[in-house]
Amino acid sequence: MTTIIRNVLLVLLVAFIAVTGSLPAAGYAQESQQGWTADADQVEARQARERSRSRNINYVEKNVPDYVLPDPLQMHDGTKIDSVESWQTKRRPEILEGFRKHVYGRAPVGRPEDMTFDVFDFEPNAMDGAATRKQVRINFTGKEDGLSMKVVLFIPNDVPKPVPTFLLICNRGPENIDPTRKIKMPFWPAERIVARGYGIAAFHNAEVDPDNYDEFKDGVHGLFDKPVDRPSDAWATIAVWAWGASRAMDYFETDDAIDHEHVAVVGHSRGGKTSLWAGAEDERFAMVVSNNSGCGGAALSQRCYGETVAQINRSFPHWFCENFDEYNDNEAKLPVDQHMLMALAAPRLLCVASADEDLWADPRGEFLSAVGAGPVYRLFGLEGLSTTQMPPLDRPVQKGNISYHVRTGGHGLTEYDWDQYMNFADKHWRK
Ligand code: GTR
Repeated sequence: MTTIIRNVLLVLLVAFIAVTGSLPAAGYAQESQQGWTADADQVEARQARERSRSRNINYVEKNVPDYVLPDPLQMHDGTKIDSVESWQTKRRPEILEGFRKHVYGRAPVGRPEDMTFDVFDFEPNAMDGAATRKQVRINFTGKEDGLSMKVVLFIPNDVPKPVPTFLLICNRGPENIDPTRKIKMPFWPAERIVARGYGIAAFHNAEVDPDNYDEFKDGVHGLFDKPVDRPSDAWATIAVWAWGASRAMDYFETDDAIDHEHVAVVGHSRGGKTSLWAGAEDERFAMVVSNNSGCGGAALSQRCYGETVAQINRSFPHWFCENFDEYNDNEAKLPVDQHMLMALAAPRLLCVASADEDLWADPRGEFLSAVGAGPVYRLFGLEGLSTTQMPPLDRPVQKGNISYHVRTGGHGLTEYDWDQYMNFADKHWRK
């Protein structure tokens, strides 16, 4: 008898979740008490390693300093923002300017006037007939021997066009985005994405700007920057990669097979910092996806948990503008924090994802940042993230316009992560 009652309750619960997409309130409250926390052994092991290296890196939650986040809805002069109009015309530009000036640097050029697109590969029968492959060379100067980047693109064949499309900013080796598909990596599971009816594209970040410090001479810097007297807010490498994503978008706007009003920009780790900045600078991206982006990406700088501003500037002096150095061990002075970067995505779709073992990227800081964008989504009459409590492992929260999940495993972009991004896109783009 009790088994019958339990089964009936179970069926009712499953039906409730199926209809509402969420757990009933009481159930959720219970779940959220068991929300994600960092594994204690891992914390201990990492902290011991940092101590032995004499590095000032914290993994212990109770040692996170007290901090006050800037209010995304209050101007520097104290004015409160209470309408979409004043957000769009006043506060959004102010925040964008804050990130340009203090964090990523200012892009000196938008779309280059002479830029051309050369579709040098067209294969209608790719992936055993499931997709059409195109490769496009984007010539930034319009000259064939000038600097260019390649975009590889698969469009599913058996679906009505134009198709919503995911664009990956690939920060790993080019084999991850192999156009021939002889090499298939979970980092860019193109077949899986095509099977769900989405277009899938990618470009390799190093083609736009190599990922090394050379005083900003190579890549797009060499093409457009002033060779001397580089301002302290001149764009650095993350901003150049983000600019590259916008150039891919310029091409998408010319391709009838792509629904350019439904393009998601996706990045992992340094690529995730880049996708967030691309989405902030370029509102044509309808969805912004940050996968394990950590410091300088989704994680709140002021928490100083895992990688810090000082640490990232030391290891990667070419990622951020020179002004960002002023905030080394001085995060509280930053006029912006990363929840405001999330807010710049509003009212568009935003996905933030963490990984259980990726403490370097501060999963909780990534989650709190997504929560912190909430007031701006609400100003648009939308729900941002539908909870303020971290969900348990592998339990994506996708009810509002911000999606968040923390997955089992370590730093990486996996098929599981992609599935969540596609589920979220299905929910909003295939109503
Ligand atoms: C790490 C860096 C992180 C992250 C990562 C990656 O070394 O400290 O900020 O971006 O690289 O891109 O994989």
